Amino acid sequence: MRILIVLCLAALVRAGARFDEIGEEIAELTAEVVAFENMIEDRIEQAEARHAQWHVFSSRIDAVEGSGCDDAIQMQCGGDTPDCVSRLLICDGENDCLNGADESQCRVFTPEGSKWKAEFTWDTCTKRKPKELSVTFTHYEVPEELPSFPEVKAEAYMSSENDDFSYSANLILSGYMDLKPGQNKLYLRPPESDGLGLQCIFDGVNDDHCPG
Ligand SMILES: [Ca+2]
Repeated sequence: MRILIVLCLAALVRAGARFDEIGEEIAELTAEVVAFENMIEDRIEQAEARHAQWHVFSSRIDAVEGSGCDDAIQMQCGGDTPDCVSRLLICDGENDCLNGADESQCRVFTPEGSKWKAEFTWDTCTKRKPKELSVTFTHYEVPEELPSFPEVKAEAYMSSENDDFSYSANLILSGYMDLKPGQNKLYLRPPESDGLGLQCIFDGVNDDHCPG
């Protein structure tokens, strides 16, 4: 009986060591799976970035060569089957392009509460000649019947100071987005009698700035 107990104990010790080995193997396999998942996610992010960049280049080429569509009322899907679809179908939640291009850039480019600062590189036309201009977006609404033209409202703050005069002013702005992949345009109507408004284009990749 005593020998049997000793043998059983020895078997238990061997089994415990084997369980430890299996535990280490599982931990190594788990680490490999996590590393593999991270690698796949990185590849997907790179592919999405390249896809977005491709849309920008494609849009630029279309601007030079023409897209083959009636650009006033249509967009070209691009890719291997460059179909033309109505701009009314952009961002309506349904893939009307075979490659889904019409639904590829439907994020909010000017979310409520976002604040943008302007840098003037050339100004021969504004009557106020502001040195500082910031725009805070206060409203963004997607019309159910016209989802590719979201309505936008904003407040502009501008100021200037020099030897002759100084001022600061707040202006209420309203306008809309014109969504089209690679050429998402923001229009803000002129708030004053000089007829000067704001237009800028988000290319869908470098969306933290907007040439206007
Ligand atoms: Ca669509």
